[in-house]
Amino acid sequence: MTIRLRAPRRLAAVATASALALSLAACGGTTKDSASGDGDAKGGGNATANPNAPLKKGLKLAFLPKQVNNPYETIVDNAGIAAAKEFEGEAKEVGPSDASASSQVSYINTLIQQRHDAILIAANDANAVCGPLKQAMSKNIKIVAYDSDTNPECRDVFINQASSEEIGRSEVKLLSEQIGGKGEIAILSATANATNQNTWIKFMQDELKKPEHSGLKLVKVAYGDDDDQKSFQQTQGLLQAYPNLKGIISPTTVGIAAAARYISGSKYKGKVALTGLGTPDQMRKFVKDGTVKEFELWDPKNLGYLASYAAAALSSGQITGAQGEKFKAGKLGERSIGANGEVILGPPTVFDSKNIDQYHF
Ligand code: RAM
Repeated sequence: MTIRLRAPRRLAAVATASALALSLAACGGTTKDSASGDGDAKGGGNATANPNAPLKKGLKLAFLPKQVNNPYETIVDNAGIAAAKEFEGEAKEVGPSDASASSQVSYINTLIQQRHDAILIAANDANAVCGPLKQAMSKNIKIVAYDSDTNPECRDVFINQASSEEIGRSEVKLLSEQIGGKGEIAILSATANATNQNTWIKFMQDELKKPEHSGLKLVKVAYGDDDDQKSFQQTQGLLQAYPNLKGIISPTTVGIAAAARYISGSKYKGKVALTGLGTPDQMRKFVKDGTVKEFELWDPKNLGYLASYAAAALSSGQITGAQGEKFKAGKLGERSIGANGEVILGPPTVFDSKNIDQYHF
């Protein structure tokens, strides 16, 4: 198997971006760095982790994705629901059909009334869902953010798919390699308030400041709202408005698939490069027809699986969400909680025509 991990670049990037990472964390509000400091926010009053506590049986978990009709979110949540069976829990998925924060709020309120043990949320807007999630925490419902974070004080842990810094920087590097380091580029994102995309874009912008990328000019960040049709139209709009555009980064599986579909049927095919985050199943035909050379993603199944085990560990008192705590995540092994209550799944994989047929998700 040809899995290209980008570890060396990742290491090199860490030192240079620590200042940015700090400023991003500061924007997020209160930080979580000790078990005792978390006690009040959670309302449960009992903030002591017992790493040897057995996982409780019959736990009720609910996944609240950004939107239900997004193939990526479906893979993540189905894997999380299947994982819950391993520890004899019950899990379900509920959520809006568009990636809007206001509709997520009403789902949170319903889940509180239904007294779930844990709510797992991919936040459409860090601030909009924060108050209702705090309400849930005050009723001892554990909150796991996954995929897209809320503010640290509004959840117990955040299961991050990969290092945000690595995702952002590697997207710029991938595109730069494809267009020879020169020309106008654009970003086609998800919604304007999506925490995950916005964090990645900040790292992309920081990466673009490096001398080796001085030939690249970011002309526009467009938003397709993780809606297939809107993403398709935004791609068309970008290409018309910027006739010299050389490449697009779309850090969303919905966006990159729609952009690839537009480009593959247009005069821009083979002329404008496209990279970003996509599922191999959605992108296969665009890699095979030459529209896309390389793109990346982590395994969404593992993200849902890890989130489910984190929810169970929290609900069983094995962890509280404090930095340094550890828990066992079934087949993924032991995982530890880092700064700001963040657990990182692992590095992304880069897909191209040589390896894409080995991946089926
Ligand atoms: C879309 C969503 C999701 C993101 C992936 C990469 O499916 O925006 O939040 O993580 O793309």
